[in-house]
Amino acid sequence: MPGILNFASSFLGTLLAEGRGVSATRNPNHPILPLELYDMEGCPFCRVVREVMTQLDLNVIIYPCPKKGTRFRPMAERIGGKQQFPLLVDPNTNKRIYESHDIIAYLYEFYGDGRTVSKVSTMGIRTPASIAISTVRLYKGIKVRKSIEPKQPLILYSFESSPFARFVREYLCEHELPYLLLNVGRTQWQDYVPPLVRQYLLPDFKPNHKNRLGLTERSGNVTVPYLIDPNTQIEMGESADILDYLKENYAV
Ligand SMILES: N[C@@H](CCC(=O)N[C@@H](CS)C(=O)NCC(=O)O)C(=O)O
Repeated sequence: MPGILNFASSFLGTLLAEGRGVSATRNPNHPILPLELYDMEGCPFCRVVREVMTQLDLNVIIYPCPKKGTRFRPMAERIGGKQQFPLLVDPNTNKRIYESHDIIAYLYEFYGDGRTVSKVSTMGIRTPASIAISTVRLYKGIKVRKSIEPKQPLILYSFESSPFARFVREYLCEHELPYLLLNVGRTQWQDYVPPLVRQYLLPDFKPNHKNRLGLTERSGNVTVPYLIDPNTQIEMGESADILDYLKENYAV
């Protein structure tokens, strides 16, 4: 897809999410160990789960399982018994859960603020919107591409509906590059101010959100996506630069 159409369709995807996957509730019930998600970036059922992970401010190791992928699909099958995605593994409770609705209900129950979720909300509202997003993205983030396997998972600051972070996550998924996803959903009005304007108008602003604060301390600002590669000690923002870096280092 040419650059402008690519951005337009990612931005349209953000609009179709109707605000989900952008903000985070300040959630006291964080798991001790990061969750693990066997995931396909372009799969509508996986996306609704990731939206809730942004909302509940959960860190998660993403094991990308694109179609015909060989790196993590066999692992998922060993753990859960079949190749169906999303598959959530929670090392804190030893739970392994299939079915997007069941995963979302579990996340709200264990890591939410006591709210429950109905099937009307998940299957009736969120999933159709997510199918629309996958459609406008032409189902990117589904097909496998050859890559060099990193020794350690990468680390990505992102929130689900960021149109820029989406490009990077699609690339990571298609190339089966695992990563620790550090969610940085927005919690305050200042988080909605574009990063460059924020730096200029609110130079003393400190986010009240753990990952946002961590990213500010690391890079001086919160711009998403932001990639850290523990294999090369390189870190960077800007989706286009990150994609160039990934192509140079991991594409075959
Ligand atoms: N009802 C399931 C549907 C999951 C599903 O159909 N996922 C597809 C991907 S979008 C899948 O796992 N396909 C098998 C495969 O890719 O091998 C849910 O809500 O989680």
